[in-house]
Amino acid sequence: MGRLIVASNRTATPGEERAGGLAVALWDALSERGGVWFGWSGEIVQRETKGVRLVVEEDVEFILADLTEAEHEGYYLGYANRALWPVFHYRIDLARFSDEEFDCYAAVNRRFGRLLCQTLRRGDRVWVHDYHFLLLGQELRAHGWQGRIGFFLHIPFPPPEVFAALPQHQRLGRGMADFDLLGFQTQRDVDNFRRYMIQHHEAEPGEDGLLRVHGRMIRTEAFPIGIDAAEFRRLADSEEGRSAAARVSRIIGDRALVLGADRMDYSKGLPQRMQAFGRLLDEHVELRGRVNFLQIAPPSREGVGAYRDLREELDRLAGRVNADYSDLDWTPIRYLARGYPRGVLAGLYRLARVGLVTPLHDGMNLVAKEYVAAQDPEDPGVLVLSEFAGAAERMQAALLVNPHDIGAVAEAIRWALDMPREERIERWRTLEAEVREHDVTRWRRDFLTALEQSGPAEG
Ligand code: GDG
Repeated sequence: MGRLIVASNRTATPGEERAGGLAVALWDALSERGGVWFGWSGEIVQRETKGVRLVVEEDVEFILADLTEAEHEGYYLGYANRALWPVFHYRIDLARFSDEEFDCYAAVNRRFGRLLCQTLRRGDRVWVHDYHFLLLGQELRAHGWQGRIGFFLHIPFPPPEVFAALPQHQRLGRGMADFDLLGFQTQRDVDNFRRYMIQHHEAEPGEDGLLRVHGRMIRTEAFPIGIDAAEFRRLADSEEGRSAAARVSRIIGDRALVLGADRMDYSKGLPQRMQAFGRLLDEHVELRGRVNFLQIAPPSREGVGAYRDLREELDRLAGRVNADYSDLDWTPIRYLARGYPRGVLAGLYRLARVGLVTPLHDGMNLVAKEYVAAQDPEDPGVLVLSEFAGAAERMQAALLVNPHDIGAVAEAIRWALDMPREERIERWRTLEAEVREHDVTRWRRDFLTALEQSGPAEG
């Protein structure tokens, strides 16, 4: 059987600690049988560097290409994160459409496609990841590659009316039809994509997720991504996890902890979440001085204006709730605009009585699964989860909320804080079984098995 070739914007660069379920899962898949991990080196250079950097670690070959400053601006910060990311998260209002940035995006896909093609051998299977590389399959085809190409979208695929707001949607849809298998997080995303291809590309639906479009037969399917649950349980119990929990306990004493941990991204619903916590204190006098909200929010994509605006809004909101409600010996919100090691995060998950995961839209959301995996089975905390996270499709035992409904989120937090232990255990068991069943190993196995059965028989 041929090699596995993974293409993603960022790779887990050799030598770095492979933190994060995704990096670990892809590494496992690659090292199992030997393979190639292709993507951006993370370097930004003044002028285009010819060729690629090759690094070999165990049986995995990394093929890394630099981005020029202009490419980083136009392709990465520009089209990928100022147009695609907001539109895929249903935020047309935040999208900036620029033909120049699209051209730059297409050019990077073309250049990366050419570089990748030079390394492909007959029989290889190619697995492309995420919205940065929607046109990569088409570029490989343009270079004559006939072997299998799979694609997985980590973020939501919006309804056709939203996707079609992208002035370049025809080119993107056409490009996506060159993959053999298109994987999405949820059935809702699959349905949206199929409706889009039927309405705008004259696709004809077939059985088993098949679509005939642009003279090809492509397959669509949901592959909900997961985590390494055992690893997270272990981390929560590790020295690092316990000592982080002890540090926080020393400060909050016997007050209940409500926890959020998200990249600082407008899709995560952070302002609404802070408002909901403020509302909780407005309406439940008895909770004042009794509960702490800890939000960890490592800054992300600071080169994009909407992210800088979000930062300011959060600073203001947290400041206001704290000014309104703090007392000499109590501060309601602890909002930390920085990241922590995974072990620390896991320890805090275990300490928290409530895990607050309230994105306005999210492909899956791994924090929800990590929170569940980290709980003490005898005395688990409660997950409050947005109905608009992909994770909600299979985590109905959480307290599901509409994150726009501030009052309802506040009430869900209160309910979670009051929930009797038997009910917490019952809900947690259901959730934990789901997190264990749909783990990250199953995700990649299911995807690669489906890829094996899709598209051309030979590469
Ligand atoms: C995209 C999709 C989809 C958070 N704070 C810290 C930290 N994290 C880690 C979490 C988790 C990861 O970052 C975030 O993953 P999410 O899934 O929640 O969200 P995105 O980053 O938006 O990921 C998403 C995912 O791709 C996979 O397909 O689920 O829907 O948007 O693992 O633990 N990690 C560390 N320090 C922190 O402070 N080390």
